[in-house]
Amino acid sequence: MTVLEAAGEVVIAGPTGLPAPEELREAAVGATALVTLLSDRVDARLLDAAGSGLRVVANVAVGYDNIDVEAARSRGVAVANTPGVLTDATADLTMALILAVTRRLGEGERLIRAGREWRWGLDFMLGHGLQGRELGIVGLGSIGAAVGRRARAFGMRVAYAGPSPAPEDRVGALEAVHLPLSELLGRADVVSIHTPLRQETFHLIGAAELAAMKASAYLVNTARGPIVDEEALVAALRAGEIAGAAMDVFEDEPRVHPGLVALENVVLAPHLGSATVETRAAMAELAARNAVAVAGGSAPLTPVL
Ligand code: 8YV
Repeated sequence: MTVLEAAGEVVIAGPTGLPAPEELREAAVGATALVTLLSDRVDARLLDAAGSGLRVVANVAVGYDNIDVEAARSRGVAVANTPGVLTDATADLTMALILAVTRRLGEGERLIRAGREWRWGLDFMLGHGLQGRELGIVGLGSIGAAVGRRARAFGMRVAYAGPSPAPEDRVGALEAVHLPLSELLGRADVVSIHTPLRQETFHLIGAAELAAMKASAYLVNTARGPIVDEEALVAALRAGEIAGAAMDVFEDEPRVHPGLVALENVVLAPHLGSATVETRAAMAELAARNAVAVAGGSAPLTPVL
């Protein structure tokens, strides 16, 4: 807010909560810059409501599937996101989810809080160790690579899938092997998704992909919900086709598939990937600086176009 207020008048859409589309459009009228959240749909209607003075949409997120980038491009509106500043927070959360699902932390927590009887036992609530196991990263961008580094520290091997091989400095440090997705799914012990949501990645992980995974493998998603076909995931988990799942994102947030909620071998988090005080402050500041840069006639610091 300090950065924005120093640059001009600030109008807050939906000051009492997340704005409805009409509240967004109303607040956008006459704006030079829109600072948006992943819950704000930036479409042609909103861009047109803002008017011809609009120069930039600065998203407070690294993902920008909430923005119709083509519609912005065709109107000469720049689009910026917040890469980098949330890499570590998201990778930390991913590692926490990997540990939680493989060591059954959610299940243990629920058992204690429900006041159920339990006793330490040699074979009580055993999970699986990560050492010597393979992490399969779907999308080796900055966040995927940061998860890979953490996994290496836990003794895991790293493989990745993606449309093209990642740069050598990223791959080499992880000693990561590039595989076709189908091969990665068939051999990884933990599959972690770090690809953006695009038309090509919608339901990238569906019934066939889940069936291709090992019955002992876990699926982790801290990217975007619609990359995984949730209905197919519930079916695969029920059928024992995979060992468990840990999800920070969902197909239709904030709705969570009741089938996931009912399963003990599923860890659920309410989209917390970047949710630290430090990271959210850095994201907000970068988005504000992107907005102010373009409004002042410069290029965005971190443009997506
Ligand atoms: C944010 C995210 O929580 O950056 C992203 O793409 O999903 C998260 O870091 C969210 O987008 C905030 O708007």
